Amino acid sequence: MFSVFEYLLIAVYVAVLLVVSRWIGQQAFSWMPPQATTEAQRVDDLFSFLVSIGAFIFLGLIGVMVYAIAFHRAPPEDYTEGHPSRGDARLEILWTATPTLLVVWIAFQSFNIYQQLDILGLKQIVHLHTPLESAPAYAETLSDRPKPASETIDVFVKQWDWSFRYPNNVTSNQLHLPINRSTRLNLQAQDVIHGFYVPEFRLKQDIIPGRNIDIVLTPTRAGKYRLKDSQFSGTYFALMETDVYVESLDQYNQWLTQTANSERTPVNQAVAENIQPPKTLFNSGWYTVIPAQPGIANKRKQNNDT
Ligand SMILES: [Cu+2]
Repeated sequence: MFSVFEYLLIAVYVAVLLVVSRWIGQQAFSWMPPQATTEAQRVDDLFSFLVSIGAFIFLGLIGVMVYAIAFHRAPPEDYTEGHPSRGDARLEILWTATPTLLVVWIAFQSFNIYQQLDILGLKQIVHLHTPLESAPAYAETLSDRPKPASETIDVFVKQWDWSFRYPNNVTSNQLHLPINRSTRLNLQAQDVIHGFYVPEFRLKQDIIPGRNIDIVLTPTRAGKYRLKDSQFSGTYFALMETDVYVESLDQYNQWLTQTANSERTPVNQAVAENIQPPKTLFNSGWYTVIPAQPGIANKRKQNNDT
C-alpha cells in the first residue's frame, strides 16, 4: 500500500509532531496566572498534558490535509469520484480504540488529580449516600474531614462581603495565609450561593447556604492576590472581591496580633454604593437586597447578623 519512503515520511512526521506538541504543552504553563499553591501545579500539569494531546491531533490532521492537497491533487477537469475506501476492519478498530483509550486515560488522570486536591469531591458525596454505613450522620461528617491542615480559617460570605475568622478569633475582611502550610478554609454562606475563587490558586469552590464546605490548600508563593466571587450573587456582586496575602509564618503571626489589637470598622463597598444617589434619571424600581453594614472587626458576630 505504502512505499518505504512513505512509511519513513510518516515516522519522521510523527517524531517531529511529538517534539513540537510537547513544546506547545510546555508553553501552556505561561498562559496561566502564576502558580501560587501546590494544587495549582497539579492542575497545570494536567492542562499542559491536554494541550500537548490537542496540539498533536490538530497538527497531525492539518499535516495530512496539506500533504493530500499538495501531492494527491486531482488533475484539472477530473470530476470522477475518488478511490472507494470502506470495510477496513483494522482501520475501524484502530480509530475507535485509540480515542476511547485516550478519553478513559484522561478521565482517570483527572479523577486522580481531583482526589488529590482534596476539595469536596465525589469521594464524600458517594460516601454520604452509602446506606451500608451504620455510623450516625454527625460522626460521619467528622470522619469525612479531608487531610489534616495546620491552620483552619472560617470564611463567612454574604451579600456582599467576605469575612475571615482566624484561629485566635481575629476577624478581618482580608485573607492572610502562611506560606508552605496547609490551611483549611471552612466556607459558610449566609444567604445565597457564592463562590470562592483565586485564579492563582486554581481552586474554585461553590459555597452553599446551610452547609459547611471545606477546602484545603497549601500556598507556595508569597504575594498579594485577589479573591473573587465566582457565582453571580446579586446587585453588588461585582464588588465581592478582597485581597489575599500569602506571607511567611512570622509575618502572618505578626499581622494576627496586630489586627487583634486594633479595632476598626471595615469599609463595605456595597453599602457605600447603595447609599449613593442613582446616576441615571431612569429608575428601574427593580428589587435589590439592601447590603448590611459589616460587623465591627474582631468581634465574633459576623456569622449570624443579617
Ligand atoms: Cu457572592
